[in-house]
Amino acid sequence: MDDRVVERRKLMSITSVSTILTSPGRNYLLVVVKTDDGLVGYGDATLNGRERAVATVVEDSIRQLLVDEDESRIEYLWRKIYLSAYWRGGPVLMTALAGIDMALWDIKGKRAGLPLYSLLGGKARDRARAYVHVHGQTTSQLVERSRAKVDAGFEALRFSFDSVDPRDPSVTYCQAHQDVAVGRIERTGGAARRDSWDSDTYLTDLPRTAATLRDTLGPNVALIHDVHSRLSPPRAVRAAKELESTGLFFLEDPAEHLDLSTLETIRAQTSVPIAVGELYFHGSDIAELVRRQLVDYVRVDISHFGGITPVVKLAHFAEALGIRTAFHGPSDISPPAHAALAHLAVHLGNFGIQEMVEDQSIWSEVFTTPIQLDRGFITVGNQPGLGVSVDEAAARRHEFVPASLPILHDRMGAIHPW
Ligand code: GCO
Ligand code: MG
Repeated sequence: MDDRVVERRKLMSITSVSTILTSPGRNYLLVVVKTDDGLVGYGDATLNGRERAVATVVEDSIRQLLVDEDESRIEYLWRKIYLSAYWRGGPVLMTALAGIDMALWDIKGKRAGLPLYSLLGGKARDRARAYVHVHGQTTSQLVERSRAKVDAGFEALRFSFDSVDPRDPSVTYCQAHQDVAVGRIERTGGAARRDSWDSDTYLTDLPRTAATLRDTLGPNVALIHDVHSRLSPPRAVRAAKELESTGLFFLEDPAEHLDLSTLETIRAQTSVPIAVGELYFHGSDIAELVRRQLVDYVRVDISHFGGITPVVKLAHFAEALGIRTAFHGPSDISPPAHAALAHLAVHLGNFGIQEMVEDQSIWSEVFTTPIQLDRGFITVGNQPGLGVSVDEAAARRHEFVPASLPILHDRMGAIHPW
């Protein structure tokens, strides 16, 4: 190598890897990677309720694998972090790896002066359809709020019931979690207990509520329902069959994500489009679900599946099998993740739909993003890399507050899966 090449390589090395825990409206964990010529990359590594565990892995184990390495070799560095540990993967490590991966792509884009979508091959579309959550304490509130969103221009809405109380019909659909998702976190310091899950009530009310929504909103609104894997296999099949006439855009997580045989039964007995994926961490684990075409939409979480690098590989694999994307985009992942998803949404050939946070004031005191959400469609700006800027001083002012998902119980006081 001549001296110029040596000099150039030296300029491209990673000098620091750190984390910022911040809580402008929810808790977020950012990974910050810096190079010796002053570039800064940001990635999201938020694992809802386990943020500090991920921060420890990044600071204590991963940092030493990256310092002095060439920041441009994302594929090599991803494999170095993933394969160098004998005990691979799992939610904490894959979230940490995702944060690093996003930060490295951010740096790659900034070095090239190109937005992520352009690095990946450019835009396949000008704008991408998004869906947002709608929630209500009662069916009539849910319907009323859905109507308002459609009137405001949204064409795709997702509803989900996170507790069902058969003892009090006036709060049949208590959706406090979803209110939290679009608003501020419950600053309780711990997890709230909910004693209100009842699968039979849910199963009776779900088709009725879905039909009411369809009647009110008309045939053209894309309706999505998230079962959140809360049903046993036969109940999951029954729910899918009973929802068939509603014409859902897709039914999400009707069964446990690893229960391929129930998903196969649902497919054999209904024509309801299915979306699964947010609980997978590894390409090798989700490969069979995709290969057997048990889903129509694959929806891994970019922040828990190891970042942009493996998500792009999965999307290409799915494309070959006629499966589209509907990646997980809840409010519990931070703007670098949402920005990466927006870049993928305009780039990927097999993009389907993108879950999106409607109220972005939840993070706006700390983050500026390149994403515009206009009447249910996402557009993304041409800033280099992910295009997210972070006010680090503001991030540090909004201190982390311990918070957790509610702990769901059934009416006998037993734990029910969240
Ligand atoms: C979704 C998800 C969320 C999860 C949340 C857990 O489809 O958006 O299921 O609602 O509950 O991400 O932290
Ligand atoms: Mg979901």
